[in-house]
Amino acid sequence: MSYKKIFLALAISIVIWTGFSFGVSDSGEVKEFDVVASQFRFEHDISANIGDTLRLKVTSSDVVHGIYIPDYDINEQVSPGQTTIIEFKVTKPGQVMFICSVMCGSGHMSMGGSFTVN
Ligand SMILES: [Cu+2]
Repeated sequence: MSYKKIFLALAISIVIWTGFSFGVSDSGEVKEFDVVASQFRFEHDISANIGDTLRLKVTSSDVVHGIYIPDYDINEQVSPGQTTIIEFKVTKPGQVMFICSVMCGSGHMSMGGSFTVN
């Protein structure tokens, strides 16, 4: 085998190995959670592992709210009677914070929540 062929074989196996590693660390799982916004809180039981794709089904039980997740640059409005679907992949461990982004009343400034990515 020439050096060229050996090098090519090595390069190909590195590409395959790297692709395989990424495949393993990526759970590829889609996890669905309900999130209920109300004055002045978010109710949810979100739990996630790195690589998960989260599908949040966000509803409001009273007035118009918003959900802003700065770490993932997501900001959506949540209107009563409608379901806002947010889908994103979690890529970092730790706490993910979110806050209400629509002025919804006197307690709006303190309306937020968080979940943990393991
Ligand atoms: Cu609000």
